Amino acid sequence: MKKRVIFSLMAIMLIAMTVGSAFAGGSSQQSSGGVTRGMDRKIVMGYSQIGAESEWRTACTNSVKAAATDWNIDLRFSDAQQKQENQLQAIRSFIQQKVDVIAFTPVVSTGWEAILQECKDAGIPTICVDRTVDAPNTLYNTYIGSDIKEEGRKAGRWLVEYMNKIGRGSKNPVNVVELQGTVGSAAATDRQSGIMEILAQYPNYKVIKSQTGNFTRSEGKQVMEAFLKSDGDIIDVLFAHNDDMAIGAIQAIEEYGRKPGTDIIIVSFDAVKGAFEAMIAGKLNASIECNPLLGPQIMDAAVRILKGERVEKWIASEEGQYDQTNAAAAYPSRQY
Ligand code: GYE
Repeated sequence: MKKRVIFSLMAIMLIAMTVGSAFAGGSSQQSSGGVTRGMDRKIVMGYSQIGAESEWRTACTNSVKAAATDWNIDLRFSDAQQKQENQLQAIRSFIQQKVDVIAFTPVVSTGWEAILQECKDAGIPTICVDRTVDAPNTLYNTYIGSDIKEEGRKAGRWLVEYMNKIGRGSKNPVNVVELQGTVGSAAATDRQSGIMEILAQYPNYKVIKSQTGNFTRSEGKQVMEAFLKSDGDIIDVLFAHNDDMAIGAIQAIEEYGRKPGTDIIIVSFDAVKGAFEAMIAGKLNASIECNPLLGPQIMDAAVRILKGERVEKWIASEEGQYDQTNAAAAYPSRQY
C-alpha cells in the first residue's frame, strides 16, 4: 500500500516536471517569438532564392535560414528553380503579403527595374544578395556579396603565376577552355570579364572554347566532354566559373584519359568542401573563395534598414583563395 502511494507520488512529480518544462520551453519560445533582435517587433522577410544548383547555393540557403532563426525573423522563403519568372512571382506575392523587407538573389542581372519599382512604391525595402542587378542603385537599398569581377582577376593572376612556376607560361599558345556559369548572371559575366582582363595582358593565352555549364556538376561534365571531343589533346587550362562544374569536368577529363590538375590545369571559384577534396587529391589546382555565408549580414542589414539607419550600397563579403599548397591545412576548419 505504502509502496503504491510512493509510486503514485513519484508519477505525479514526474508528470509535473514534464509539464513544467514543456511550459518553460513554450514560454521561452514565446519570449523569443516576440521580437526580432535589435527591433521592438517581429519582422517578416520575403526571400527569393535562385534554386539549389550548387554546393555553394545550398550553403547560402542554410546560412539565410539559420540567421533568420537567430535574429528571430519570420522568413518566407521561396525557391525559384532557376527561373526569373518564378522570382518575379514570389516577389509580387511578398508585396501582397506586405512583408517588412524583401531579399533576393537575381538569377540573371537584367529585367528587375519594374519589380524593384513596385517594391519601392509599396514602401518595402529590398536587399540584393550575392549577384548584382543591372538597375539604378536607387531602386534597391543595398547589395550584399562579393566583388565578383575581382574574383575573376584573382583567378587569372593565380593561373599566370602558376604556369610560369611550372615552366609552361611561355608556351605558345596556352590553350584555355572556359565553363561559364548561368548565361546572363552577374556571377558569370563578372568572373569572365575579370579573367579576360588578366589574360589580355598575355597574348599567348588563347581561349579556344567557352560555353555555359549553368553552374551545375552534370552540365559541367557534359560540356567538358564536348570540349574534349573536339580539342581533348591540346587543352592546357580550364577555368570553371564554380567548383561544381570543375568537379564535373574532372570526371570527364579522367574518363577521356588525361590527368586533371597535371595535364590540364584547373582553376575554379567558390572554395566549397568538394573543391578542397579535389585539391587535396591533386585534381584541382586552385579555387578562388566566394563566401556563401551571407545570412548574418543580410539579417543585420534588414534590421538597420528598418530602423532607418543609413546602410552602405554595397556590403562586401570577405574571402581568400586556396590552392594545393594550403588546401589541406585549411580543410578541417571549412564551414562549407
Ligand atoms: O559561385 C555558384 C552559384 O552567384 C556567386 O552561384 C554565386 C554563384 C556561385 O551557383 O556556385
